[in-house]
Amino acid sequence: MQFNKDFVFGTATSSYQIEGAHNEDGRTPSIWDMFCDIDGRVFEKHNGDVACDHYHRFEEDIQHIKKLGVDTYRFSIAWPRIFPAKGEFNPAGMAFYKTLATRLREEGIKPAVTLYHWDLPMWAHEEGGWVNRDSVDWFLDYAKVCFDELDGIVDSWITHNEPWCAGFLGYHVGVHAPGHRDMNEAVRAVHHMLLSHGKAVELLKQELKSTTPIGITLNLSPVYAKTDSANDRLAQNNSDGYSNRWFLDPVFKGQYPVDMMNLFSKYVHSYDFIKPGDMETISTECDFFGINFYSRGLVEFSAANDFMTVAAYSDYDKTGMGWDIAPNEFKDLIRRLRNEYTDLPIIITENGAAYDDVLENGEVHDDKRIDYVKKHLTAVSDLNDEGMNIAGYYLWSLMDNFEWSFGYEKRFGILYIDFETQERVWKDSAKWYAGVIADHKAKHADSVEA
Ligand code: IFM
Repeated sequence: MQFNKDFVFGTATSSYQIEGAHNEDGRTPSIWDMFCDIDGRVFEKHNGDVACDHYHRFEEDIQHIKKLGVDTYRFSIAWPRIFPAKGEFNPAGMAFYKTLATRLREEGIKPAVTLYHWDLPMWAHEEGGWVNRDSVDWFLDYAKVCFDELDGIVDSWITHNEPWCAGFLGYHVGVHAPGHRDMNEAVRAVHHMLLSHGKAVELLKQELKSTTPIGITLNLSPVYAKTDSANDRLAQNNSDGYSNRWFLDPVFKGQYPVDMMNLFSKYVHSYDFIKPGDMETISTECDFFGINFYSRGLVEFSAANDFMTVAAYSDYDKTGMGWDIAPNEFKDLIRRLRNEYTDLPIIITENGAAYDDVLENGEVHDDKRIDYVKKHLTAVSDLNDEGMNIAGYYLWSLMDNFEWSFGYEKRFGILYIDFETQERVWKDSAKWYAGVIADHKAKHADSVEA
């Protein structure tokens, strides 16, 4: 695999998954604090109260990031630290991110900052959360403060991380906070997230005249039909509509897919929450497109399911999450995006794998993770040879962390965290990734001299 000189290597985390310090410096609870507290929602009732204690150990973590040699580090801001109550800005919460971004830059690491990685303040949830259209204004107030305070020290902005998870897993399937099971709510929540994305982009670019690149990150999963039958292809179409097109079409085409609007209309009695001008705002041009890629979907027809689709048996090798390892399908996905959706530079804002890592004599031999990442980085390299313009890659995750409803049971990190002692241990994958980056830099240093 090879990458051009400007290709950026990074690694990523998010606030609730690593920070801890849940009640310090004015932070108030988010929907995830609430969700973790409900019996049966999160593995063994784990929560983010302490997590990786990154809030107190960020200096040590920056040294690990520096040693990896990455160009950029992606993290998210905890909204309840910035606005612990409605309309109340908390400078102490902002100070943490100012210090973090400043220290990263001093060490030569570019901060890539996500505004929303799922930790909605409880005060916002109590007023209806994302289902309430006012959430767009609350988000804009929050985005404005972040832009005002941090824009000079942030190298790129991501408005939302994976609105499919926050919207559909949170308000339809109910396995993420706030744990609702209501499709009517879910489509409204997603609409308001996407609208707040578009408005934040307009705010940064048009009002604040900033040139800092900004984009959105979608989690996309190419879906395949089990057989070529008309029924299985219908299942594939619906599943693709639910997972991918419901987000891609508004962001890039300024419209929701009509077939899915019809399918959802059993639950969504009216689309009157879509106001004039909304779709233009949602499809406001960004500077890059962020994609989180982990796996593919394989589906077949099911009459027992409202959307007529159900996961089919797949014999692919799987990660510790039970997700198919599918680098070729990743290539299909990128080619499709280029054909049907966008010419924007693509950044892989997350890719990685969970495995059942074992710490033995201070070492973690996570060969399977290395293999997974190698396959996907090779795919990125191949795709760029085809001219697909993938500008960067962030490995998820810098460290083992709170994996949402799976708690600390699933480990995605390239640094192993001992959650008793908070010791950080480099897994073999971290050493390998650092080597890939060092080779890349050496190669391009040589080519400059030559
Ligand atoms: O841990 C998550 C992350 O928060 C969002 N993308 C997927 C990761 C792995 O499940």
